[in-house]
Amino acid sequence: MAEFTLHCFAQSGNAYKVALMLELNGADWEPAWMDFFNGASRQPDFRDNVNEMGEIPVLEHGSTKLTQSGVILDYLAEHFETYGWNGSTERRDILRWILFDNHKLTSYTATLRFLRAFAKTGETEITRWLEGRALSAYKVLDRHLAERDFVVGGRPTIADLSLCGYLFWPDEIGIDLSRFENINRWLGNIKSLPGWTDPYALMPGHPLPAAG
Ligand SMILES: N[C@@H](CCC(=O)N[C@@H](CS)C(=O)NCC(=O)O)C(=O)O
Repeated sequence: MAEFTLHCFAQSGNAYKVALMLELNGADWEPAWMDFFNGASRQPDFRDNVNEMGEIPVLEHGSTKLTQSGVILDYLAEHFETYGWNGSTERRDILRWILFDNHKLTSYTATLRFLRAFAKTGETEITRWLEGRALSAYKVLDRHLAERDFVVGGRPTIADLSLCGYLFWPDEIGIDLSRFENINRWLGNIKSLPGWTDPYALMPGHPLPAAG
């Protein structure tokens, strides 16, 4: 049995944030696949035994079980002493960007991608609204990165790993990221980290079986 078990599925950018952190640290980890697209996260068994919030990712490390990607990243940064903070001011800055990511960037991006790439709703008032919200978040991030290689402290941290979670899937999101020059450069910096792996190569469940 591996040291870390990550409950995940390949299409989850939230799980990717954690999988990437484990991979960049050369951790001994294994995925426990969750059948999201067939409703596994809604089953009583999952809520009773894995995560009462009904969400992926969940990380198990010995007797410790953690949920919420931001909390898990914080735990792993402390555990590995990598991708973390130098001092409490920087720690709060990292936290600030992780909260911005969860609330403003990932939430709208992930929902938009779900509707476009998986539920295939076509363009609706909802997709248009979500796209506007996602674009506002990308503008904030792009502006912040104008004179920076990474989000906090001039080096890669868990803030970068959180914010990039969905952004290697621009085609599935349906937003051309090439207009965000600084985001593009920054994604290139993340891709250059030794051990960086594409989300679909890191976690099980891709490609999805064709709908019957
Ligand atoms: N803020 C949470 C979001 C987790 C989340 O929304 N996970 C999705 C998969 S990417 C999920 O499990 N959704 C299940 C559902 O909504 O039923 C985190 O960062 O961990």
